[in-house]
Amino acid sequence: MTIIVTGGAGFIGSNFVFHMLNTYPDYRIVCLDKLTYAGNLSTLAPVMDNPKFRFVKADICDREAVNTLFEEEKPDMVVNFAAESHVDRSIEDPEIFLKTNILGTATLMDACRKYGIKRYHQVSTDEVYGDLPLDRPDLFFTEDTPIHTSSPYSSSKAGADLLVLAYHRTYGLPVSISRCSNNYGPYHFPEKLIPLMIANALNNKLLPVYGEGINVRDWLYVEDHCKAIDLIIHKGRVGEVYNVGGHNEMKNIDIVRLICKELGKSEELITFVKDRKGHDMRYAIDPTKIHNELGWLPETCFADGIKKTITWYLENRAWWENIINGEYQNYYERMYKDR
Ligand code: NAD
Ligand code: TDX
Repeated sequence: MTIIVTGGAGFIGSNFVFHMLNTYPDYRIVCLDKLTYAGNLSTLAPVMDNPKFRFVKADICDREAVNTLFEEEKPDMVVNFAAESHVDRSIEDPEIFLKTNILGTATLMDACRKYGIKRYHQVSTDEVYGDLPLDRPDLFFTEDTPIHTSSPYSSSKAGADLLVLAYHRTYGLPVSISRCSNNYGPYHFPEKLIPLMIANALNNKLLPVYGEGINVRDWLYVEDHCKAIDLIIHKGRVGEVYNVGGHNEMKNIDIVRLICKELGKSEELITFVKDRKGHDMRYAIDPTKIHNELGWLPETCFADGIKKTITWYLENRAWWENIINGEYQNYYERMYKDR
């Protein structure tokens, strides 16, 4: 079995590469990644010498490079994590999101059509469903919830999802899609809420909470997401969408307070800043389908997962300090200076 994992130098993709190499020692895992600002080759250092692993630096939009890789590797499956993934960056500059997330997905699927594939899996997001009101805790996203996006990021992911389903219907491509809620865990890029707050708190910097901090996200430990994708590509039905989430809804402000407590930092570091444009209020996944069909359940509860995550950031300071001391400083300045 040879699997091409795109975006494997990023947060979830790298965790998935580790999970697959550990779980299936006889599988060949080929990581295709452009190494954008979010891709980090040092993350993959532990597996670089593994004979079952290959890293290829390429853009999923580069048809020639993608086709060459398919000719060389003759993959059985493709799992597509490669994407521009940060909502705030999509609000600043949408174009690269449309290119990578939509055209890149089409380029990968064209290669799958040309060379043949057992499964093309698209890693999507709960953000394609838009948001839910805070005063309706009885409502959850199911796979039948209409697509109703808010940001350029979520719109580009929704566009890709529609294209994936169209390639299944039109060309019979054996596809599947997972739509997961917010992940957290090791190797999470420090522009995102949890690692940003951990890094800032450790450096005694202000903790910028958007709006009133009452927006709700449904957090899942990254390893649980990887296990869900593993199940879907092996046992999930072709042409189907599976929602992935563990019923762990939390307000942003409560997450930030918890991080302060765990790190022994004062809540006086918390500062309320200008809200994100079009900010989604609440995400909440109904994971009944993946539970009933594939037996998936999350294994790490938030109390344990956040402790493991904080410990990882404490023990791997060089990994994130290297990032925040580089180009990231310009990003931070741009995004937060006058906020
Ligand atoms: P990330 O930003 O940490 O990593 C993205 C990776 O893709 C990086 O390694 C980057 O170099 C690579 N990449 C970007 N553009 C590329 C291109 N054109 N060609 C090849 N590689 C390219 O993202 P993440 O948080 O790990 O998310 C991975 C996937 O999961 C994304 O598709 C995202 O939409 C989805 N997702 C993320 C979350 C979350 O909470 N992080 C939740 C649900 C779904
Ligand atoms: O500095 C911040 N302050 C703040 O209050 C940042 C970076 C975020 N926030 C808020 C915005 C959101 O309500 O925290 C919440 C989480 O923000 P992000 O970490 O940017 O994640 P989100 O916008 O929810 O999107 C994430 O989950 C779905 C991923 O980045 C997406 O790739 C995924 O599809």
